[in-house]
Amino acid sequence: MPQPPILTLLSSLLASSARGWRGTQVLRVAAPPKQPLLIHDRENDPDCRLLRELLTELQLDALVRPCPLGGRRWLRKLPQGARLPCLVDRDHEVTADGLRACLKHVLATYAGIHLGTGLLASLPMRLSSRLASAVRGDVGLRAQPSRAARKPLELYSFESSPYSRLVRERLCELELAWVLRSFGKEQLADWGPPTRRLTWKPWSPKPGGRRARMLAQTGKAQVPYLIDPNHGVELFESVQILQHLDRCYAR
Ligand SMILES: N[C@@H](CCC(=O)N[C@@H](CS)C(=O)NCC(=O)O)C(=O)O
Repeated sequence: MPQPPILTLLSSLLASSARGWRGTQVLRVAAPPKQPLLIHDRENDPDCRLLRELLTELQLDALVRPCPLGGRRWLRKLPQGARLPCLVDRDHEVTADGLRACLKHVLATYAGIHLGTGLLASLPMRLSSRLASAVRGDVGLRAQPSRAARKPLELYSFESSPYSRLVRERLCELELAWVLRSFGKEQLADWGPPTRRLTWKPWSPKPGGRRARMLAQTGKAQVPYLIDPNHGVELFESVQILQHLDRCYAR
């Protein structure tokens, strides 16, 4: 199976390392809202990353509207004057914009933590997220000419996943709305690539978890996993996913 270029993969690994691999492990499974969260997001934006890490850690899904620099498709739907990240929680009739407001709402509503944002928006967090963005440079930051998709795509991903990041960056550049299916690690044995997990015993998914469900449905538990309802396609490999996105949506 073709792999992404080694330097691309290395810098994606470095970006996750700069963030101490936050956004990998599910820390608490939040009760999901009835209507999915909606976020206006820019993949390589340091503040947006900190919100997405929390979504992984609470195993929360969201409809993502990418707003790259120079993009118009979703930026113009952003409430007037709102900053990124911007989160709309229709169940609670809340629109939060800017990192602190978004973190505060998600922590209070989905983790039962009412102490503000704690360390999550502190200077070390923001600086290390800036470093992670710097490592990826311009990728996932600026809009590129694209064709709109009729229905949102669906991506299984966890924030620190070096392979999933490459797909999220492309979705952002192409301004394609997508549903995030949060796929953070559910147990220690899930760490590592699908072929070399952190366990001596034969790997088995956490019963009742998302990996167990994916394994039963597809025969694999791996991300990135993209479902494109517009083309009736389901893909696992990052390189194939990128080729599909370019073929179908890049101009
Ligand atoms: N060849 C695959 C590699 C994908 C991969 O190694 N994914 C890791 C996460 S970055 C994974 O699924 N690990 C197992 C797990 O999370 O359960 C690709 O290019 O997409």
